[in-house]
Amino acid sequence: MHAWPAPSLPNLPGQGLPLRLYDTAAAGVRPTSPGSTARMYVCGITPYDATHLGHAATYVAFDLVARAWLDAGHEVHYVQNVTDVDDPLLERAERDGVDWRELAEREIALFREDMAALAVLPPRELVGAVEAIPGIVEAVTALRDKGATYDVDRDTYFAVHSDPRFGSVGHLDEAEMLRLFGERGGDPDRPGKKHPLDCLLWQAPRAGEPSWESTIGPGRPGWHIECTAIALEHLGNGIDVQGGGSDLTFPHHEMSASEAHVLTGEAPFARHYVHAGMVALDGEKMSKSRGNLVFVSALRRAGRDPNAIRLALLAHHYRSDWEWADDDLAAGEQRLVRWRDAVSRPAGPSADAVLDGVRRHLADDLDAPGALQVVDRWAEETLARGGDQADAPGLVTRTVDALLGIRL
Ligand code: 5CA
Ligand code: ZN
Repeated sequence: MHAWPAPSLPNLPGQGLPLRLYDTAAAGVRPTSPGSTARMYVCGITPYDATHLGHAATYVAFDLVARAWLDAGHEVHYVQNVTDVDDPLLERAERDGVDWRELAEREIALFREDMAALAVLPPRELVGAVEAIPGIVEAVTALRDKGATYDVDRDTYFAVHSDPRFGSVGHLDEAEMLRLFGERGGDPDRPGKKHPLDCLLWQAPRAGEPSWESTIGPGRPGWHIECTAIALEHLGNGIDVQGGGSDLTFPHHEMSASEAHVLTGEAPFARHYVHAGMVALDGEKMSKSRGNLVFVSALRRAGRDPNAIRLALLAHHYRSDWEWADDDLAAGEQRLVRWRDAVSRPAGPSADAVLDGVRRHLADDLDAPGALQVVDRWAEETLARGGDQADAPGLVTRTVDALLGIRL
């Protein structure tokens, strides 16, 4: 499916620093070391409701990864999926009496608009689960041929321990894995499974649900194999970053990694597993199933500047869990006004340190709050005392546009 229009990126003098990122699997910050093309897969939306600020925060975080790599001279091959057939989507369509395809199409269209408004760089490929079914069937067949699958009734399961490295993404103990698997779409208690953590690869048709004919029988894909198959098809194994919110660490990224290890015979699937913190509202993780949401599209309709929304998100470090409050947006709006005022002055103090400082903070595990403060200091100085560098306002404008996605 098509993505959304790419914002244009201004050129900056010099080059960004090598990007260091926290890797969940290593439990520490490590340098990324992409080749000339950096390869990143970020888990996309399940389109049964509009984009909320939690999604937006996660996609803005990975947008910073892409911007930092581009600035450091790499090409970026970025792939994202859309889980356009899965239980939550089918349940919501049923509840609302709408066709699941229409619901998905409507929400994907809104997601594209939200991402474009927030100046998020589009993935090179945005791939729906439905359009990926032939590749998913191939992947399930290959796992079966390797002896890593078994059937329960007519459903096909992945035997997670066929990957000796199973567990190497999240390093969780078994009790914790079982708890999270049960909470996040898994079926640890289903009778007939060989191990409670084994996950569904291909689900036989259920009454009233969509299914597709295939060489492994009629059915629809399980969740984790969707991302494994799409990532391997478009990016190959050993990608630079596998990304998503921290709620995907287990089981989703653990399962997809193990499936990829068995499919390719090589590990690791990703050199960095990168996870954004959870955004909450009223003390609870913002989630479509809980319904405690602030939608990007609603803020846009209310006339809020997407640059202020983006600044509100960037003011929190991507790895921290935080709670959205109206103050966040007010602070983003005030900052935007100050920055716009400062860059509209005919001259300011030198902006070389702004470019260096923003680059340094971003390269240091995406320290966006630190980067914002660097720009704040320049803006304060410009507004308080002015300066004699006529090219400084232009360089600051280009710096925050190219590296932070803020258009002044
Ligand atoms: N389609 C799957 C991934 S393959 C999925 O998790 N979809 S989602 O719509 O539920 O979430 C989309 C992305 O937003 C995921 O990366 C998820 O981790 C992230 N996300 C969801 N809720 C929040 C939240 N409250 N705060 C931050 N990120 C979130
Ligand atoms: Zn995914």
